[in-house]
Order: sequence, then C-alpha cells, then structure tokens
Amino acid sequence: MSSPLFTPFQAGALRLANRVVMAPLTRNRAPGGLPNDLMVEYYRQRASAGLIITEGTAITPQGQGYADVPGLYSTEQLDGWRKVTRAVHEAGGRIVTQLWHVGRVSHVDLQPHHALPVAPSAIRAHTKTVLIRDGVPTFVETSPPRALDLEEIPGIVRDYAHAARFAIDAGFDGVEIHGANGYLVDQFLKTGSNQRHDDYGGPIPNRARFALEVVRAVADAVGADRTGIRLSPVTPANDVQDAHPQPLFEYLVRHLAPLGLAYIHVIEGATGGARVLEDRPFDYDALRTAWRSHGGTGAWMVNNGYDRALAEQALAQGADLVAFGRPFIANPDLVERLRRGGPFNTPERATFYGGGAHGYTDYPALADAS
Ligand code: 8OZ
Repeated sequence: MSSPLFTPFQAGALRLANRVVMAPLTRNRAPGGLPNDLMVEYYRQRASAGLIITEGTAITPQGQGYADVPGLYSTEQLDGWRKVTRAVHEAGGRIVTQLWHVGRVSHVDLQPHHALPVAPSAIRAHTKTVLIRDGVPTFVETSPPRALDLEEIPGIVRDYAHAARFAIDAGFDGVEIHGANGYLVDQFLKTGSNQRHDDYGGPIPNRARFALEVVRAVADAVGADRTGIRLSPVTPANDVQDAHPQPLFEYLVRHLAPLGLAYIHVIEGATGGARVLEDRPFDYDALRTAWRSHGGTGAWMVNNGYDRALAEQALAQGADLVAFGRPFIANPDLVERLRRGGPFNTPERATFYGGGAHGYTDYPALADAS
C-alpha cells in the first residue's frame, strides 16, 4: 500500500524525495573535530533518507561540549564536510548540518585555554558530558559555567552565521540551528537556566531574543529557505526546564513564522524517552497552529519515538516530515525497511558514542533483491 511517508516534499529550498528524515545523532567519531572518511561512509550509507541532518556540529571551539564531535569553523573541517556532502549528493540524498553551541553543557578540558563554559547565567547543569581519558570515553559532570557578558552575545550570533556560510561552502543543502536539548539557545529560552536581568532575560520576548537573533542572522547569511531550527519545549535533557513552556514556545514560533524558514523540527516529550510527560504537559497541535496562523509555510517536522504507524498518523494530522533517530543508527536503508514493514536491525547502545566502524558503518542493508 502506498503511504504519504514515501512521497516527495518541498521544504523551503529543499526538495526531498520522501518524508523520512534522519535525525541529528551524536556519534563522537571525529577526533580533533575533523570529519573523516569513516563519517563519509556512514552518511553515504544513509542517503536514501529524504533529508539527513548531521550530528550536532560545533560552530566554534567554545561551542564544543563533548569529545570527538565535529566542528565547522576551520577550513580543514570545511574540506572534511565537503567529502560528506559530495558522497550524499552522489547517492541522491539531501543533507543539512546542525549548528551547535553547547553553552554550559561542556567541561573545561574541552574549552579553549581550559576556560569556563559560557551560559546565559552562572547556573550549573546537573548533567554529564563525555571526555576521552586514556583513550576511553568517560562520563564526567559538566563544569560550572560563567554568565556571558552582554557585549559577548553579538559575537556568538555572528559565529552561527559564519558557520552557516561555511556549511553552504561545504556543499550542505542548508542548516539546522540546534535550539533544543538544553544547549545554548535552549538555555536562553528557559527560566531554569536564564536568570539574566538585561534584554536577554526575564519576560518571554527577552528570553526568546537570542534564538530569534541567531535565526535571523543565519537566514540572512544563507537564506531562510535553507534554514531550519530544532526545538524541544519540555525535554528534561541536560537539566533544562521552563516555568511556562506553552506561551514561551508559541511566542517563539509566532515570531519565526514570517521569516520563511525551511522547517521547524519539534522533539515531542523527553528526547529519546517518553513522548508524554505527566509533569510537563504540552500542546503540540497548538504550537503548529500558532506557526501556521502567523504565516509559517515551511515544513513541520516531528521527532521522538516514531515508527511507521505513528509517523503516518502524524502526517494525517498535519505534520510534513518525520525524523527518526536510533532506527537510523542501526538501519542505513531505513526508508526501504519502513516501506517493506521491516525487518529492522536493533541498535547497539554500547557503540552509540565513540569507537570506530563497529556499530557505525557495519549495520547491514537489506539484500538488493526484492
Ligand atoms: C547525545 C549525546 C551527546 C549529545 C543532543 C547533541 O541531545 C545531543 C547529544 C545527544 O541534542
């Protein structure tokens, strides 16, 4: 039976062969922050996704929060990514990169000159990051951050725009701003991590200011129709919380709506966990309605724990694209497997973060014959 999941979709300037998106997935296989040939192979294998969103990619050394995640601020990194985008395009795919500044979710050992990680406010995240110690990935508590000076903020906004330009130079079809999961943009948005008393803290318009400045700067740099943003209104990931997420995120999407973005990418519930949180209710239909009713024309992308049935239900209820995470780790040809109704390889948690080809590029595709 044909399914809307396998029909083309135009998201801004992005012409996608189907509605199945590969979600951004941190894999920690870029020693030195450099995309390498193993990563080229990994992304090439997954090019039948309608859209690939790369793993979070640091926009600056300061934006780095985990061992062996890639960056996009040096020309060497740009050249590495160019090989990735070429391979994906040759295989018929589309790929955007996820622009990432971790803010307080970092460790002095990962920061230039062992400086303190930066954040809207000097409030520590009770969460862990990964360092490589003696060659072994090791979970450690994040370091306490320092609050950004008001004067530093425009420079960080420019860093996003710079990385976005690099992304287009590297051959990416567009960029996704990582506004989710308790990283810098999300830290500014939410009351639990933002207690500033200047124009970037306090009432909702102030807490949303940084996100909107970043999006506008990136859209000005590479085109709004090549720009998306990922949001996670209620995830507890990385120790974030907001007192009133519904009005906060409706305000944000109302102000994103007129910009002409390629897509909004929404994580429903707890990232990688429960889709519905008893203590953090959220109305995602109302969020989509707020966006559409204020002129949002790009794609509405949903994510978190989807399978084919749930994805088809989401499309029937107004979503345009569905992002799959862990299934793409274990199934390079996930689109074909969804089409056939399986079978699906099982992702192996021990090789999610760090390591080599095992658990990365050695998950088998289905035999071609069918
Ligand atoms: C898992 C491990 C490290 C980072 C996110 C970029 O949650 C991440 C991430 C996920 O968005």
